[in-house]
Amino acid sequence: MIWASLTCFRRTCFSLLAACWLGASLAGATLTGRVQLRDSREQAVRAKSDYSGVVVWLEAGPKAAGSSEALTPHEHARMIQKDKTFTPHVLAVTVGATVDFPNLDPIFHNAFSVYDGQLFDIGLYPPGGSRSIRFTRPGFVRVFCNIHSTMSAIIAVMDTRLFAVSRQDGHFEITGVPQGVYELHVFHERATEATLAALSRHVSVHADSVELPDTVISETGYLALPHRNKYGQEYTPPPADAVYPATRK
Ligand SMILES: [Cu+2]
Repeated sequence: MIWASLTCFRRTCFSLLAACWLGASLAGATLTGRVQLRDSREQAVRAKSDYSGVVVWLEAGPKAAGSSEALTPHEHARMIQKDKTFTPHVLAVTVGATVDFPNLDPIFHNAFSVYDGQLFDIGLYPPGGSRSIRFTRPGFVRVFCNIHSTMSAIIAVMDTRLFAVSRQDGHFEITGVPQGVYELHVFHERATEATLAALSRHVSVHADSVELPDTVISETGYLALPHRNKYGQEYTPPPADAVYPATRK
């Protein structure tokens, strides 16, 4: 009797463990890591070790089970305009996502991009207003405001759902990764293409959690060129009686 009870107990435990393992496997693995920025001229990086805004993603190889998984084309994301700043500074979304640009400042704003990721201009809109853009092509969209030259942001439009953006401490986490072999890529707005290309590497995911070694990104060779407004001209300072009064900065 006792032996039968013990056997039953063992079977139950085994079933529970198997169910947990199967559930974790079906949910996919969690891949974690940390980026560090080096050779930066940015005050936030040098003084505060701000390693945020690096986009990390996995490109599925032929042996990756998730290579054909559907994206979520109706995703909605927000990039707010407040204190003459786009927040978040780096936003990553999947292809087909719509990004809202609510204006939370007491002044007019605009958002435009003349770069290759996608061309758009949401016009000039007042405090409390919002505009939206749907991003239908993958790429890295550099976003500016046509009346405030200091405002800039990046929208990373990804053709995979296996991506993450690093936090201030440099950590990132990609969840739901099916088992397989991937190519890991990184994007950082102040690194050269050659630097970023050299950081790509194979990653094998055959466990429920994978921790990567630190990724060190050098900003050496990066040149911060002033951008132009949406007409391709230099920004001009607004007149004293402008309808876009500066409140801060
Ligand atoms: Cu603005």
